[in-house]
Amino acid sequence: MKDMNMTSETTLSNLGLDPAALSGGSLKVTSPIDGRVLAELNEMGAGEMDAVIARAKAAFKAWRTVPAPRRGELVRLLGEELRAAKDDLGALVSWEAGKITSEGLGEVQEMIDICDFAVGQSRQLYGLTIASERPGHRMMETWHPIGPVGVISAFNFPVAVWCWNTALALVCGNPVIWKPSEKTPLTALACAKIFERALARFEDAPADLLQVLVGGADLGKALVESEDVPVISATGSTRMGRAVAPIVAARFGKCILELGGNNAMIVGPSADLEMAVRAIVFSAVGTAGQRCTTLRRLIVHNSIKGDLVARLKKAYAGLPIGNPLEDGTLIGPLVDEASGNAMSNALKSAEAEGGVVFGGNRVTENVPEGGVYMQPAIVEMPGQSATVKTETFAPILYVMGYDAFGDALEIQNDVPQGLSSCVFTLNMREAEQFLSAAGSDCGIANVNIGPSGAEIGGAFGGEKETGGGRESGSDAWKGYMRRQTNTVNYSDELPLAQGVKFDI
Ligand code: UN1
Repeated sequence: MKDMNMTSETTLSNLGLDPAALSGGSLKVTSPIDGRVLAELNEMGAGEMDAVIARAKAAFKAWRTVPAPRRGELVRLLGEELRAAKDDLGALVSWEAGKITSEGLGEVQEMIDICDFAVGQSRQLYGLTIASERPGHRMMETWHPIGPVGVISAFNFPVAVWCWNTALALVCGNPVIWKPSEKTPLTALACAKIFERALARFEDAPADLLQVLVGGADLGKALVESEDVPVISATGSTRMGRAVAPIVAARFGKCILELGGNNAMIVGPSADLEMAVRAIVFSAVGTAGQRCTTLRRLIVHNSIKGDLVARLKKAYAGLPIGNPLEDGTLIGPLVDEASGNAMSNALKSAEAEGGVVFGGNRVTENVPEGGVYMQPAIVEMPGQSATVKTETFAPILYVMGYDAFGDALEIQNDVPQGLSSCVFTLNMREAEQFLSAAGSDCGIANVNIGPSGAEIGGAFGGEKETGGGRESGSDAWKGYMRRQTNTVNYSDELPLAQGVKFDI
């Protein structure tokens, strides 16, 4: 443990964080690994928010006129600095969020990937040229920077989700105000330091392109309420989204919401079961079930259900649970005691609804003291009960059987959330049906891979209670810009559209 402390100090100083400046404040940051206090940070007061927003507005005025490919250069430098800091930032993600080393590093890789994507995007903020109905006229649309972007992020992807938003917001010409989770402010401060390094290599960037709000929900509230923050991108629970969305809507701001998921896999009778088992285990227990894309529901054809569940139980029995920093560990801790309790309570409710639970107990041996380590659970359910329809942010996999593929699709869609989904099948009809208009109703629908671990190139997000937002790849950049329709008249007449006559 002593060695671990020393390593953590080296990591903090490599990341430009002075360990001495990280103590004495009121926000206690603890590691889910062992409950150790990592930092005590000073919190910003809500009274400071006016100044924060004024600074972001000033940054916007300067940044919006910097040519977009030049803005991309700053993001290119950010990507370079992230590459250099990958090991240290990945380690800090592991300490602060409890991820295994490979997943901590993977999260930083996801940041690097989106920076590369955004650099390319900075030369492709394309608008359309549109045929005008009037002679001597030309129509087009132009995408302009929109203003300060507020980013509210969650503990489970403490840095990647910030980077998805920030890399795009910056190339689109906007400064960012970031409210990280109170559970993971240290990684946010580390990102700010890495961003400073990129800025130091870039000439003429305005000040305050990124401001980090360390503190409580009152800061997020002030951000959400501000009319000077036209876009709020918020990742977290559906409860949080329900609080944020009406406030932003009331001031006609734009929301990019990425809320709860209740992701399913349908396994058809023709599925490659060995591949399915690997996909299920990674997506159900990876990140200790704390991804918004985590596999939570398995809908299996009754003819193979017994076989698949037996294989899964065998795989689950041998899963290495423990210190996420140790080689070989696949399942680290839940983020806190409340998450452990939520898991136990969900299992109790599922049992009361007729579920048969395998696993799900607290692990206390061969794990660091002070962390919440849980065996992942498989729960065979008689049907899709209220508990199954509720997202519990923990490694619980509910298993249900089906006979007709149409029924499987109905079960898949019959939950309030709509983030990610997948089918395992070698039957082309099933695969195509799953992806069709009458198939999965989720924002993400996959064939023969699990629901989690999406690449940054696609748009990320989902429907229904997931909030409808799209982040990351494809044309998600449009959410960070305002669209302007332009009509240019190069004739010496002034014809009116729709043939209207108005002679004066
Ligand atoms: C999240 O859990 O909020 O698709 C994001 C995935 C990751 C992102 C998850 N690329 O699982």
